Amino acid sequence: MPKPPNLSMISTFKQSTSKSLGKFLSYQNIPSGIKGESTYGKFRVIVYSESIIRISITSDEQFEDFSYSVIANPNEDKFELTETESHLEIRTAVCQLIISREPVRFSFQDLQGRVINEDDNFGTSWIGEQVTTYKKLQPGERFIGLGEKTGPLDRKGAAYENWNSDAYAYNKGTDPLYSSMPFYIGVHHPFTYGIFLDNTHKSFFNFGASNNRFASFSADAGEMDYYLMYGNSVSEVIRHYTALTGRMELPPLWSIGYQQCRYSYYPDKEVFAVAQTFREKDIPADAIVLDIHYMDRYKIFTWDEKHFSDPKGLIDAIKKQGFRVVIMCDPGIKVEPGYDAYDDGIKNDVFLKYPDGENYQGQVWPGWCHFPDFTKPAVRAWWATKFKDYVELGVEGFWNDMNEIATWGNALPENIEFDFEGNKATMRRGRNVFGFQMARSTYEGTKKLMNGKRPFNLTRSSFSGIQRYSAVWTGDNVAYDEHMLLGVRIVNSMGLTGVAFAGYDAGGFVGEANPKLFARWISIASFAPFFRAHSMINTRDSEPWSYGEEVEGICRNYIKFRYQLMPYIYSLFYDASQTGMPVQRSLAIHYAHDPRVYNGLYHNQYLFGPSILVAPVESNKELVKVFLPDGDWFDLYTGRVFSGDQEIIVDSPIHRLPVFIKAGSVLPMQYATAHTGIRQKEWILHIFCGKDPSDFLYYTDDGQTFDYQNGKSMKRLIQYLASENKILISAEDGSYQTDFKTIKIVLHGTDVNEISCNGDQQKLTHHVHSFFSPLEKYDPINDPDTMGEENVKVAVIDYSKSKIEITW
Ligand code: MIG
Repeated sequence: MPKPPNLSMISTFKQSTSKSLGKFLSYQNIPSGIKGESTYGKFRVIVYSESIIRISITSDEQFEDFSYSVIANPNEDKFELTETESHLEIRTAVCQLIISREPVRFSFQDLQGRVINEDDNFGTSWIGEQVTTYKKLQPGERFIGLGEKTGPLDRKGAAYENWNSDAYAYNKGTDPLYSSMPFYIGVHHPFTYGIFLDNTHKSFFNFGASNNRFASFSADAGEMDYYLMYGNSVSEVIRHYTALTGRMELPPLWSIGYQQCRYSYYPDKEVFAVAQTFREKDIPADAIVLDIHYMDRYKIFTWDEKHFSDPKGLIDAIKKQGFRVVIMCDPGIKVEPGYDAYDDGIKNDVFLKYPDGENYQGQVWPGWCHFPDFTKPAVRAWWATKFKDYVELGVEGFWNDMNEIATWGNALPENIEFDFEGNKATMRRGRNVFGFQMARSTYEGTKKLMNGKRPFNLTRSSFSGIQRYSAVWTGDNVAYDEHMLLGVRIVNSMGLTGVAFAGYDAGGFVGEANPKLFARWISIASFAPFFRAHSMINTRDSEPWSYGEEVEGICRNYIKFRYQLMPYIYSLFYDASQTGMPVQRSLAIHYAHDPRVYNGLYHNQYLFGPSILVAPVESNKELVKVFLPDGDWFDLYTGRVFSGDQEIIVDSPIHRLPVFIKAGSVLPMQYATAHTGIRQKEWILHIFCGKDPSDFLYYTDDGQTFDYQNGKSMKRLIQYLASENKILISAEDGSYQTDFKTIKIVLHGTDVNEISCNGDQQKLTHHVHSFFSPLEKYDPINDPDTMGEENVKVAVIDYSKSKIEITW
């Protein structure tokens, strides 16, 4: 056996051309996989599950085994290893990896030998320290995902860079943005698969951009370390990816209500007035967000005593009206002896340093600042304790901003050193996880301090795995139509990448919305997982009532509708916490192989949960083409049923965002409330009759504590058996007690006059039903196609915790 060269001795600066993984030399068995040598570079294959295989390739002596993102371990799935003269074969119950010997290249196949994904001839190569894996483009292949990226749904033909950046006022082509999620899903008939590159250095993804041969992914340095995931659908691939990188815990229920933000509300009187106005105007809302002006000269962990002389008084007062407070948290700590966070930070030696040991200083809001090294466990623990005062005052939401790291000049020195969990690294490796680890520390700290209550945590910068700790918003968007649609697409993309709790600044952060734009943005955002309006300093007022009565009415309608949907939405969050399935679902999730989904006319459309189709449209378009996928669809406003698998033209005046409900679905709903803290006595089930059957898992709990993790929740499976005109509701599962006394059954799309509930006949009453208050000005009473005129049948029955069977 020839001895492999000592590769770490190969001087990289002399290497000017690309060099690939060489010929196979030897291999050995390791737990759950194999490790091998080639004439240039080593490889390692680990089987994580029957569908997930990790491939690591290095030109160093050792493989590294540290990851911030991956929390799964190989689960000892069985695989068979076969050797032939030309290759090695690793076969699981669902797929196989063929490793050719001359040279070492990888081909990922199904059990019939059909290629899911395979190396290009270049395989894995190095140019200096930069390492790239090249994959052959498959016929008709499309690429989706990659998290917070601009561009179209189908990323074929484009290239992207991952390098977390403060992208103020970005546009539809800006790259990179604030977060890195180096995970994509490949789609080519009949396959769907995922690739996650677990390397935090600056990375590049090329999906056949400027070439017609390969899709490649590279990292500036470090190992080639990636996971191949095979799934029979996009949702299964998402399930695999979130099995690796984790899923969210349930956020507090209030945080999925409407949040009103502003850069910045101050003084305290203004905060109070805004809260009060929501109640006076009967517009639901759950949170007011305090931006940087609540602090004393932008210093984190302080309050501006002049404008917020009694934060506890303020927080208590608005809490009485059902509002929570979310506060801005910036990572920069002002260099100012005598300022507690600074003194204590110095004492505990928590700050990022230059190689000579001097604390790095960068300039940001407070002036010259140091920055805690969140990649060091002791520093995360230190930061985590700092929230004590905020928590004692009653703050329940925390907003991590500027954590790319953003500093004036935007050129963080490369030689800054990060602890990186004891594996000292420069900024080149640490940068992309700084925001992720800051958000983690804030979450872990506030969770501990809040003593059983759930904190709400939000971050701007993040990396794969962030869903375990935080919601993510898309940063400084701009107030124009195209940006509104871009935000929808980014949230769709983040959903494909494991981040179920994501949203954008409704109304647009930079610049100023006009009345129509604001109304449309709120309408769309009421179907976003994270729902917040926000706007920049020195711009016009931007609350739902700031644009005149008509816009106020539209905002009220849609915000109320979101609150009516809350039982459905909360169940979707539960699903996300269990399976990783996003709340806002790109159509590519359910209809991956339908080319219409990727058409630029329709690629902003999404499903909000399994049953609600949202077609975002510009504010000034009164007519729009909508793609209805397979199945039948109820127009939300009129109840008119359209058959799917077609493109239709629908009216989209400003008060009416095109929204459709899938026939054959059941939506658990409630009455609109001023905020999420109001308990309901009636469980409302909207049944949209149709020929397709469906299942929906209803989930509820106290909405505020972690008791659900010990069984204090309640679940009921709602099954719609279309061909039998029957609904089956399983008995309550779990120990959480609701206040339900009755069930209101609302049947859409049927002529029957009676239903039977567990054998008791019940007359149905006929209703003209509306989810919305009619906006007469826009809905001439005589127009049969107007909102608020749907004919539905209604019955109210006693609530029962045991099995319920409803037939008609
Ligand atoms: O330099 O805190 O993206 O939402 O209002 C700007 C002020 C800092 C950037 C955030 C934005 C926030 C703003 N922040």
